[in-house]
Amino acid sequence: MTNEEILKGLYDEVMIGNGPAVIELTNQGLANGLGPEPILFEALIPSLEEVGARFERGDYFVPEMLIAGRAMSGALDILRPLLAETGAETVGTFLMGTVKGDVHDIGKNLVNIMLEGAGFHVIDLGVQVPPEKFVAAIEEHKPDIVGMSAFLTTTMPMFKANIHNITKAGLREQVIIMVGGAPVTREYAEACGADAYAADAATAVRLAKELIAERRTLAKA
Ligand code: B1M
Repeated sequence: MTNEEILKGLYDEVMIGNGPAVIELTNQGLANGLGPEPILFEALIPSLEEVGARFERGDYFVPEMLIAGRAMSGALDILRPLLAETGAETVGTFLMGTVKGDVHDIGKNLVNIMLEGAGFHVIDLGVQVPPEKFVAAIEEHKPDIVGMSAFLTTTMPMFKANIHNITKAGLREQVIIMVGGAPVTREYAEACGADAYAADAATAVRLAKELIAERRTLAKA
């Protein structure tokens, strides 16, 4: 099989949620010399985007979306160590969670993998994280950055609720708050009182590094 056929196969098999085939093709792609990035950005993510578009058009329903998501997660498990293998020193602690009411985690997990690859210590609170859990985890782990993901327009308002709770607990000045997720915009992030917004995992990593460096410089001055 050529690499092009493998990428096309991955795109098609995620679309129909064929987990075993996705795992097999991912392994085959890697054995053929395909890097994790083309597998991710040229096949897996575009396929899930098409799944979302089909769902919007009413051609797909929740079960199809669910099995496609599971198929993608299987491939991510294989790619995780490759995407995260820089061996960089810890550059900071990143506390991450998908907000209350939201079960989407593929995007969050991808951001986590890239952060780990860049040398961050990532503490993942999982999905459907209530405001009080964010507060308790900040008190316990003292992270540099708190990251919140929301993937539904109905759960995005939880950013504001979480930030309000963190402020009420007297912890707002101690942490940088970054938000993201498919429906989130920079304007929305600003309106919620977040410090940063990133549209994708690579931007999240770049911004996280910049913001920590900035804060450390300010602390020294
Ligand atoms: Co749902 N879903 N879903 N879904 N789902 C979306 C998000 C949707 C856009 C589909 C659509 O209509 N086109 C739509 C939301 C519409 C909206 O509100 N704007 C939607 C809906 C409506 C729903 C339900 C309400 C459906 C229903 O029940 N009627 C339901 C909600 C359940 C709930 O949460 N309470 C639901 C359920 C599900 C499944 C469980 C079936 C499954 C989730 C599986 C899982 O995550 N474990 C699922 C899936 C798979 C999707 C789509 C198809 C794929 C999401 C995904 O993983 N994308 C999605 C359609 C789409 O996105 N086009 C859809 C790939 C991922 C790599 O991208 O998540 O954008 P993304 O993450 C990116 C960036 O956003 C960014 O970096 C990531 C990597 O580059 N990022 C950050 C993410 N977090 C960040 C944090 C940061 C910075 C950047 O800083 C902290």
